Amino acid sequence: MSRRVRSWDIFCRVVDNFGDIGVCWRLARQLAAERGDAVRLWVDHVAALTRIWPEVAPEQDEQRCAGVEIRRWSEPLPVLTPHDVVIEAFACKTPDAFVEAMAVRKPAPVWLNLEYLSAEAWVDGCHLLPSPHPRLPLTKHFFFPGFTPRTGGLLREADLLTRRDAFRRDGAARRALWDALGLRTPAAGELRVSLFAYPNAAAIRLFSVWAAGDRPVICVVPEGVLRSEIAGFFGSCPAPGGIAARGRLRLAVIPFVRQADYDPMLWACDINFVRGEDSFVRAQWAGRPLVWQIYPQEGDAHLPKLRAFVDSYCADLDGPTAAAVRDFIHAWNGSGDAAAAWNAAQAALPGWTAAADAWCARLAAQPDLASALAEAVESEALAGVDAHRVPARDENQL
Ligand code: TRH
Repeated sequence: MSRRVRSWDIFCRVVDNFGDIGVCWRLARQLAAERGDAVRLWVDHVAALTRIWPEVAPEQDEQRCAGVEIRRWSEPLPVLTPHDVVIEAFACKTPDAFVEAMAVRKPAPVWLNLEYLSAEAWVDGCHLLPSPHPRLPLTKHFFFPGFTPRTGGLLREADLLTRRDAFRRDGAARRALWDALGLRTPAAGELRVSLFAYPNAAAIRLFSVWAAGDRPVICVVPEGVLRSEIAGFFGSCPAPGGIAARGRLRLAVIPFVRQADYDPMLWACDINFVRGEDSFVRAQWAGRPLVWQIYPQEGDAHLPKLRAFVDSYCADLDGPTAAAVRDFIHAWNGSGDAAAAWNAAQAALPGWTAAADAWCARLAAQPDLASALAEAVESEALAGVDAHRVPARDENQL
């Protein structure tokens, strides 16, 4: 028997930057907008959400925005009845008092840990695995985003690709975007680049190659990103709205935009440099070449994850194009010389662009993450308590 789920609690701890809240906020908005469900988002650092959604008031403990109830996650939590589904994002650990309240709710909520995105093969086998609570009659399940049909898929709003295609057909909308950024519409043949990255010494080498190259480049960089690299190359970093130029390169520092306005920027560019998790996914939906800078982890733990994505992303490319794309992305992540790898990458752009479009179409043929999530929580397998999985009481394990 399945049941209709109507309400969600999402817990988000902001580790750093904008990815944790970026993913949770996008999911919360989609569940509220597309299903009409009640969504309560608990976030410990509300100001991080304000950065990507300026209507959110950072000082308020409780507010509604974009159809979502936003609560500051601070201890002790107010005593509230948990919703039908409780999601802890990225193993942020649901507060103990809330877990106790979940255990007495009838029916018990479906409880999920929404994991980080990875293209590694093991993800297929771990998606939806149960993890019984050691003491309470609750089972948490792992929900893995991913690239294959055996994972939970990627966040994608129902109308995203239609909006993207309409934007691409609409010259006035594209001109309005460049206008709003205070930039002239790029000329035909000018390479349009969006550049969102972590500090990266390779950027300075790349700026040199672009400045000295034979193709004009307009590179837009969100404020606060690569400041010292930009200053290192140009002598100083422009304020938001400012432009620096050398040789064939024009670099514009643009204001950080609200999350929903980031997509058109990606759609308007020929190649998008992205990072972390959420911008990385958005660049895939842009259907244009993307260069991912993975979030670096201690002991290079991120490298297998990077390799897994690059291998899969390049699998259907012809040999020379695959080599060019692979080398450039790895060089951008510190293994190799990005400046040297750029020439081959630039030459590969036509094939890479066609492949990026096909990659996007293939992913779009799979259910999006919010739909996969809804299907999973409404299926019998995950609905509420699974009495057979409740282990013997063991107080020491909690
Ligand atoms: O900001 P990120 O680097 O985030 C993260 C965190 O560091 C996190 O701890 C880590 O675990 C994770 O990466 C892997 O990158 P990400 O994920 O791309 O998030 C950026 C968010 O900011 C995304 O939702 C898009 C949004 N954004 C805007 O709203 N406006 C903008 O102008 C830009 C450039 C981005």
